[in-house]
Amino acid sequence: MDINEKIVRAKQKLMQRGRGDSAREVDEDYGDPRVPPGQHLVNNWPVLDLGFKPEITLEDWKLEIDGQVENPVVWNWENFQAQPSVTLTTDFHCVTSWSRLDNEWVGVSFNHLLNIVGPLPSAKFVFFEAYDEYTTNLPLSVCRDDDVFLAYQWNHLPLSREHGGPARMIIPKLYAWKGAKWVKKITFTEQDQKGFWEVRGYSNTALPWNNDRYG
Ligand SMILES: Nc1nc2c(c(=O)[nH]1)N[C@H]1C(S)=C(S)[C@@H](COP(=O)(O)O)O[C@H]1N2
Ligand SMILES: [Mo]
Repeated sequence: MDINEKIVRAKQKLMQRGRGDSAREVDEDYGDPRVPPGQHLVNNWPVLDLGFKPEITLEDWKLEIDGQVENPVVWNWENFQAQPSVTLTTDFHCVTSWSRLDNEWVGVSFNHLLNIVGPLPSAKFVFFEAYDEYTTNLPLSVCRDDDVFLAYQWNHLPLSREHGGPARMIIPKLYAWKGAKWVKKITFTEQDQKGFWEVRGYSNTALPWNNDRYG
């Protein structure tokens, strides 16, 4: 296991004591209507992971999509790049309290992916697995939003390895931990299954505008 347990424990401890950056005075008005409560703006783009950044070459990269769907697929990089692309500019809110506005992404929309695989009526949740063993989960209804996508370009550059390249999930309306970097497998399920941070006490809904961080 390549996960750095020290990083995980440190993050958990902060959370349990209610003293994470996230506990910073949430009533403080940052003065920017685009910055959710308890968040502050950064101009750089911090890197967060479990102490390990998997390296996946484009030759080796595969994305498997299965579970409660009519047409399970396995995309290699060429198949993935052959899908229609979308360009979106979105804000990025990390639960550790920083927000980065106006990121320009190119990627494949989740709604397109849904059209390809055809979720069955029994599919109610989506479980994401990554190449670093990270996992996270979402209700399918949340994934149907127009701004949910698999990103492979950021600000006109290929998405870097440290930020989850070759491809990662982006769900702009939720805290960034809901977006799996280095995404490897997407499974449609009947039952919700909590992911890495969700089982460690993070919110299952993760709504920045509700300051919905833990529990
Ligand atoms: N595969 C994977 N995805 C992940 C994580 C991770 O550790 N592994 N961390 C999550 C968390 S907690 C955050 S805040 C964002 C950070 O993305 P960034 O490093 O590009 O800023 O990625 C999310 N996706
Ligand atoms: Mo995070």
